[in-house]
Amino acid sequence: MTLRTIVSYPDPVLAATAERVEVFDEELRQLADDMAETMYAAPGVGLAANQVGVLKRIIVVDVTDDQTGLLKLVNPEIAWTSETLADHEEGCLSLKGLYEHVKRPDEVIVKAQSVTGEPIEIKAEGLLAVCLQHEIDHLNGIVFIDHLSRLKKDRACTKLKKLRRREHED
Ligand code: GNR
Ligand code: NI
Repeated sequence: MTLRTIVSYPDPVLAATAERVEVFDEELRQLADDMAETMYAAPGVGLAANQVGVLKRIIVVDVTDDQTGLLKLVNPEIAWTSETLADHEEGCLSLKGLYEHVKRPDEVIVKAQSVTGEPIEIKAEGLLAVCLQHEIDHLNGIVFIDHLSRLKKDRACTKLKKLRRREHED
């Protein structure tokens, strides 16, 4: 397994739409394993292929503390969302150090395929539901600050620049 480099916002690959996976081969499984290793090393609770510069519809997610809940999902789609929204503070490995509240449906059903092409269906709530929506957004070229109002997004970008400036100073 190999650690991959995580790209930073506003890299154009984060604004691009990832392509559906049609071939379920060893290269796909290698990529998914590398993504899981990269997510755990970061550390993070999810990672989308765009974030390692690959425009394929693959995400990995694990919201457990003990690395027992790894999901490797290919071609994931949101099949159903609850009417009820929940507010959650989100972060992103491509916008490191920035945390903002985002409102999303609090329950989702996600349909996907495994790395061998088997169908998977997941009903999720709480952090897992947030994370699945955050990762599927990445595959569609959307980052979490895109859900904020223009004013809040501008302020978030300013905050991010300050965080990065500070990081380069010390
Ligand atoms: O590690 C991550 N934490 C997180 C916290 C709240 C909501 C979403 C996330 S996903 C993020 C990892 C990441 O950037 N995935 O794309
Ligand atoms: Ni992210």
